[in-house]
Amino acid sequence: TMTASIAGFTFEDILLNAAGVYCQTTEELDQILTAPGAGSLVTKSATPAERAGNPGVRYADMPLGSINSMGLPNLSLDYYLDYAIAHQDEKPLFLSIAGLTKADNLQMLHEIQDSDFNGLVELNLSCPNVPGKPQTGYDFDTTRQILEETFAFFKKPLGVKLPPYFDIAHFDMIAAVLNDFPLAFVNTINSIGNGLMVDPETDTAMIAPKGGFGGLGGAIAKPTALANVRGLRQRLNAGIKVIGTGGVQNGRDVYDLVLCGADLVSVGTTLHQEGPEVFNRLKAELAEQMKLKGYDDVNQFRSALQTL
Ligand code: ORO
Repeated sequence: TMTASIAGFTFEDILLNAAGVYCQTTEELDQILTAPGAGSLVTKSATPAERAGNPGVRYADMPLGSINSMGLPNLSLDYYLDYAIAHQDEKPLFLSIAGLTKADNLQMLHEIQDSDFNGLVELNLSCPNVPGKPQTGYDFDTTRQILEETFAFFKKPLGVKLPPYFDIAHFDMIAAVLNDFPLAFVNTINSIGNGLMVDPETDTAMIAPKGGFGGLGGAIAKPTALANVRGLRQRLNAGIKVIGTGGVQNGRDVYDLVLCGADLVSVGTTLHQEGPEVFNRLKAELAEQMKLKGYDDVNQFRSALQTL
């Protein structure tokens, strides 16, 4: 079996889209919702009002993955909340929010708390692409402050989407903050913020916003994703589940994230490149990898990474 559970919800498959990819419109969301092999979906990170996002070319594929600076284009919290409430009986769903200020986040969380939504909320503390707005997840005091104010009133299952960390001291510091709260999950990693890629034909940056700086995803992100999944799984309270995101191209990549501690695995760049058929391909390839190792249940090797 390939099931997982978070906050009392059972997921019939461990794969889903990464927030932002293939989840901005009802048409896209419907396709993820019904895609064979997808156990859930997460909606595009919402702001209180609709946003157009950054202007110009804002996504590019590159040899080892992708670079994006979308700037949180989305159809508003109300749009995704309505969608999620309409479909929450079909699968357990994640509603992602990414306020540009603490006040926006708290306002949206109040609206969700007061709504009929009964799924999971993913608070995105890690968007690298809004000009002038730092990634909250790199500010440990502000992260604690937001969670303190949130859990004072928010009673539905909540997790956070984290930026990648690159220092063992930072794994320790973020885990110490997160372990003080009744979080249902963490999702790690968001894109590797503020990379830069050059088009050799024209000597220009590959994307337009922010002078070409954007978040890196895809194959290039895999080792960082594995390290963050593993580093956080080793440090977080057992009750905080881990969604692993970053660098999934094939079934072995899914397997590796589970081996490092992921309960669910989400797919961004490869979903963008292949569309929702990717889930069934990855599910079949994961089953193949498991068979090679003599496993028939993801629970048999979750967090079972060996070290030398
Ligand atoms: N892009 C990312 O890579 N991560 C986010 O959280 C948000 C965006 C975006 O909308 O630019």
